[in-house]
Amino acid sequence: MAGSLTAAEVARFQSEGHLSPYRAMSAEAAAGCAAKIAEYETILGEDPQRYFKIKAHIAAPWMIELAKNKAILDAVESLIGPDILLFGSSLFAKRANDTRFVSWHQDSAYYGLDPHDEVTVWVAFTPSTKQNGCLRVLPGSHIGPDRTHEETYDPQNLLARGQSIQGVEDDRAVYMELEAGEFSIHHERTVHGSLANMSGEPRIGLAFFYMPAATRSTIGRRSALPVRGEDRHGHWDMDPLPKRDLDPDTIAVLKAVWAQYQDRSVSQAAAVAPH
Ligand SMILES: O=C(O)CCC(=O)C(=O)O
Repeated sequence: MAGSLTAAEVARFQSEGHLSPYRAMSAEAAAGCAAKIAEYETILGEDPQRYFKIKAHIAAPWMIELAKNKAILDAVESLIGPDILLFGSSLFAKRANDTRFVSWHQDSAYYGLDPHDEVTVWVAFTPSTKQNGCLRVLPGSHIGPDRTHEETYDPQNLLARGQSIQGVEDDRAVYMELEAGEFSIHHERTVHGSLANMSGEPRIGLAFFYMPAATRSTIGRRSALPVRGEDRHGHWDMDPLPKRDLDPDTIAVLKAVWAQYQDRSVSQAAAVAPH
């Protein structure tokens, strides 16, 4: 398969379910992204992370540009082929000395995709370290069926439903430390999460969810964003696009999507259409 990863890296992804680190942009450009997120908090009067979930990229054109970053898509192409759709994206931001965490979970349990070929790219806007609660993964956990998740709705959990896999062997975790501007990749079935931020600096990242254009939704028609190649399948409608930063139309969509997602009566994140 074409793309930027070597055959050995692709083989490692297939056996381990994760890869890192790779560079998407300079540390300065990443700091600019972090500054944008801080600016949004001032403008919106609340933490943008509250609803920059599922489809965060529709909040601003620069996020869509970042989703199309060449280094990211070259790596993704090596894993899922040349015709790539962006299924979604989520902001994960921890403040300095922030006790919030992300419980062990699998994205596949909530995405409603067939086949399970989605890969998540986590882009660091700040350094992401063991001390500040970087993303951690359980190697090899993408092989096998989806695991059972308990929905705890713990307010300290950055996942809306606090969905958690119990009994994960913490001592087998791999911590994917990143410099600002770097990214990691994990398979949608890879069990992953993150611990609290024990440092005096924020830890901010944006996760992009990519799938081959041939992927079907198992729960009805939804939307996605073509980011590379061609969509010859037509399984997905087009995401609404922001005309400017914090476009009121797309922000309203984001808020609606998020409200529905948190609703306990919606059985999966993926059940929520963005329009
Ligand atoms: O950023 C985090 O702490 C967790 C990220 C995550 O769960 C994901 O990228 O799917």
